[in-house]
Amino acid sequence: MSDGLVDGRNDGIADPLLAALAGVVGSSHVLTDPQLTRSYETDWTGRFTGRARCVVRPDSTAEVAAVLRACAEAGARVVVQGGNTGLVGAAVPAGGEVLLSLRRLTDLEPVDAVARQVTVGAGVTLAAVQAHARAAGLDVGVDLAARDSATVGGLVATNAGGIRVLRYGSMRAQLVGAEAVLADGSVLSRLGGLAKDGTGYDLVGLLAGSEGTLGVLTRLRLRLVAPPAVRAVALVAVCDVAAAQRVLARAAAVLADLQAAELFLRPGLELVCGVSGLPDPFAAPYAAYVVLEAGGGVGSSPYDELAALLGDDEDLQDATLATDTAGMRRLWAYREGHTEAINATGVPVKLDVAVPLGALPGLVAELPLVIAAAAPGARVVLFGHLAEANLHVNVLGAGERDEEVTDAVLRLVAAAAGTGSSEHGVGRAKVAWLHLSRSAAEIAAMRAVKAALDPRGLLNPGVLLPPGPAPATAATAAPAG
Ligand code: 2HG
Ligand code: ZN
Repeated sequence: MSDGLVDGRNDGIADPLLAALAGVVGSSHVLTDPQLTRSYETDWTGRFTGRARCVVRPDSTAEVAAVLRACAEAGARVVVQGGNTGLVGAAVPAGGEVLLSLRRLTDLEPVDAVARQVTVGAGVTLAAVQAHARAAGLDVGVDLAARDSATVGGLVATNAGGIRVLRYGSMRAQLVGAEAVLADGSVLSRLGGLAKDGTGYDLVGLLAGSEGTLGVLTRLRLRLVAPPAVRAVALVAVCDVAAAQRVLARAAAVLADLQAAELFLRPGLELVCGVSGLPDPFAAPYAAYVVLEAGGGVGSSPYDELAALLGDDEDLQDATLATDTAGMRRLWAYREGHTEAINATGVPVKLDVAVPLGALPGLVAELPLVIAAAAPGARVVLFGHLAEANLHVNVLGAGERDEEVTDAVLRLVAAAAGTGSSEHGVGRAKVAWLHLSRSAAEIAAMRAVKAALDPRGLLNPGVLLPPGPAPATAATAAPAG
């Protein structure tokens, strides 16, 4: 009886590609048994699912290259997956692709304390790199709630943001080098970590945010940051989003080291408290809440800085502060518990938008109205990253009206000169709306890059770029004149 593994003794032998892949990674790392492949084939939200031709699990750049060469030879489409925590359906198969899992690429090289950099495998989780960097007195500049499962390769591929973008930038800003395998199996390696390099196109920067459509990231070199010696967190209640923005503006002007400023609203807080059992943080309900985190050097007191700031704040309706680890974690839980509480309640329509800062209050006011018109009775949960006006729009109970909801929200955001994806990527979920955020000329340029690096469209087909005509190449272009 087949054990679902390809070793020449089972059904895999019928597919020569699977036998070739087993020759590269070993039969125990080519999975076809649905019991074994299931967790790879459905995304974390339960919204995107598709059968893979097989799951292949290489453990080095050389194996990834050999896998991609075998797939190219067979003309096989490939979908690339890290920790499978993505939220736009980019890392699960549409149907029939080889699913290339990078979770075995778990090398952690020693921290280079002088350069403040580290090279890690694409399959290392963010939490593992954070622990590794912290053991050397440093830290990773990006942090987010999915840290225990999200892998560094996936974070770079989506140019993930998270809760410290206002202080250290997004994932692309942490990247000082990368190794990647192109669709034909060739390897690009640029891991030297030079602070300046003026020798042409920034291929490493291009791969960040390319969502696995241009190449497969296998190793990443990250810059590390010096973390604050001490921290303090405040949870602040305000009457609306405009007030939240005023509190943030004052905090940014006054605090020596503002590390995070996160927003959530009353409906999200009620959901989190209902699912997690956490108590309401304040005696009365408020419309909006901001989590502020401040850092400081040895001998400083970010707690006192926060207390002084909030003591005079005319927008503040209530506040609670913590500087001990457990207390800070408790305050963060109200914000970080949102995604899990939403998932525990249903399968949401998830949108991740950003608008110019001045447009955020209007957007928050209008979103429930356009969503109610698109999906009457649906439940709307809004939260996100206040400093970037990056709002996570989660809609529960939209039923069959998910496309209408997406369309209504993304049109509203486009009308406000915003973007339809701020940090989660385009994936399959938003591809039909890319034209609302990118001009025809930009999409044509992106297609040309894709065609140059993956001319047969084997890597993550259907992700990021809508189907469309391939750009003319020298061979196909009409003669001039
Ligand atoms: C966050 O900021 C993540 O917590 C997830 O980007 C957002 O679940 C979401 O919509
Ligand atoms: Zn986010």
